Amino acid sequence: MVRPSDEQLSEWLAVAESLRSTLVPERVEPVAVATVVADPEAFQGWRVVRQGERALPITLKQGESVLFDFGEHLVGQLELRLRVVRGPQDAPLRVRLVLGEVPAEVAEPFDHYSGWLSRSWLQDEVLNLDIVDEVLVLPRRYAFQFVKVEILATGRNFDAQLEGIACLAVTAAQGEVPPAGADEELRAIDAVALRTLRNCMLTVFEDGPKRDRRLWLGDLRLQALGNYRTYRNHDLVKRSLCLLAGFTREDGAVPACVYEYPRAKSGDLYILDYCALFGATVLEYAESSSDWELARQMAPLAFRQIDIVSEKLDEHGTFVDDGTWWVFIDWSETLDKQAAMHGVLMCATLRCIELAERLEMPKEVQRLRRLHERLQVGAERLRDAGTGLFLSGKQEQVSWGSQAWMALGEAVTGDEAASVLRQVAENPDAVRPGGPYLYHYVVEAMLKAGMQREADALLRKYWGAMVRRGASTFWEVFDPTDEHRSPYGSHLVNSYCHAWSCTPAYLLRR
Ligand code: RAM
Repeated sequence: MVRPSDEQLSEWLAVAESLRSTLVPERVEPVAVATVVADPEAFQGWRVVRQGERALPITLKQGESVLFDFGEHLVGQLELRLRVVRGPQDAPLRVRLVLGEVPAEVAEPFDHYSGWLSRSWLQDEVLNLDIVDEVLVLPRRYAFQFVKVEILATGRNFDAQLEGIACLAVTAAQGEVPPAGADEELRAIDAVALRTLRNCMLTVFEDGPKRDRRLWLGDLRLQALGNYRTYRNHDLVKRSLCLLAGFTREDGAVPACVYEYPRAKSGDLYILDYCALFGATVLEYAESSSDWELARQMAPLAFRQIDIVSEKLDEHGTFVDDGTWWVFIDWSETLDKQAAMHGVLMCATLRCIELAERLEMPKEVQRLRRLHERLQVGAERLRDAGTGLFLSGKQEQVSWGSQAWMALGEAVTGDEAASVLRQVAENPDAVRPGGPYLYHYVVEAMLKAGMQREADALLRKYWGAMVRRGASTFWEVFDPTDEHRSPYGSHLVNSYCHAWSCTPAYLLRR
C-alpha cells in the first residue's frame, strides 16, 4: 500500500471533525499587580516583582500603565472591564495590551524584533475603543502569565478606570491529577510539566498555545504519552491522529503538522523522523485506549512510513541523508543527524513490529524484523571500533543524540548502551541536545539502558533548572548556557509553554 483510499482518508477526517470538542472557559483573575525590573540574576535578565493584591479599580491617565501577574501560565481570551471617569468620553480610548508568557515579553519593546518568524506572533494589541462602558472580551486567544495595560490616549475630559481583568482560561484536560515525584524538587517539576501539558491540550494537542498553535506529529507523540498517565483524554489523541492521517500525501507520507482553522488543512511540511514515529504513536494510543480498531486501520500507513524512510538506506543498510527531506531530531545547529536518524528508524521499526504482533500480522512482523536486522548491520558501520561510540556524517561527529537514538533503536543494549551514553555525558566535545525534545529521548535512552540514577539526575538538572528560573510551564528551547537562545532569531518569539517539554509528567509516572 502506498496511500490509503480516498474513502479512508475522508472517513478519518470525518471522525476527527466529530471529535472536535468545545472548551468550557474558567474565569481566572490576576493574583497581583506587579512591576518588571532588570536583574542580571533572573531568567533572561528580567524579574517580575509583585506589589501585593490587585488593587482594582485603578484609574489610569494617558501615558500610564499597569502590569498584572496571573500567578501561573494560562491560555484563553482576555476579559477587560473599563469605565470612563471624569467624563464625558469625548474621544476614543486608545489602549495597548502586551501579553507575556515570560517577563522578557512585557519588559522588552517589540519594535526592534528581528526574528525570522512573523512579528505577528508577539502578543500585543492596540485597541481604539469608542465606548468603554462595557465588558470587553477580546476575540483572540492568548497564552500568558503577565498582562500589561497601557493607556496610550484618552480625551481632554476623561480618564479610564480599569475595574476588572480576567482570563477565560481553556483546556481539554479535565480533572485533578495526583502529584508525582518522590521529593519536593520532583513534585515541583511535575506540577510545571502537568501545567505545560494541560495548556497545550486544546481542540488538538497543540505544540505551543502562543506559537505555532498547530498539531505537530513529533510533539503529539510525547504529549500523548503524558496524557495516558494523567488526563487520559483519548478522544483528543484520536482526533489528532485522524487529522494527520487524513491528510496523507500522494506518496503515503503523513504530514508533520496540520492546521485546524478555518477548516482542517495539511501543513504541507514533512519531517522524516516524525513520519517514522507515526506507528509508535498509533501503537501507544491503542495500548492506552484499547482502540485496536483504529490501530488496525492505521497500521498499513504506519508501515508505509517505515518504507519511506528505508528508501534512504544505502547498500549496507545505513541511513544516508540525501538532503531531500527535513530531518528534525533537534534544534541544535551543529548536530549531524545521520546516526540519530538511523536510530530513530530502528526504534520506529521495533514499535511497528510490536504493532504488527498485536494485530496478528505475521508477514509484516517478519518483514520488519528482517529490516531491523539489516539496520543493525548498517548501525555497526557507524561505530567507532575503539570506543564503540556511534559516529555521524562525514565529520564522524560524536553527539548525545546519536547515542540516545541508537540505544532506543537497540543498536546497542544493556551495558553497551550505558557505556555510549556515559561516554558522551563525560565528553565536553560531544554535541549536546539543543532543547527538551531531544533531552527527553536521552532520558528515555538512559532508562532503557538501566541508568536510573543518571536519568533522574538529568531530569532534575535540565527541567529543574527551568523551574529554578521561575518557569510556570516548560519552554520550547532552553540552553542553560544561553538563556536567549532561539532557533528563530529572537527569544521573544520562542514558545514558553511547549508540548514536547511536558514529558516529566510522563517520565515521573512510568
Ligand atoms: C517548531 C514547532 C514544533 C516542532 C517543529 C519541528 O516550529 O514549535 O514544536 O515540532 O518546530
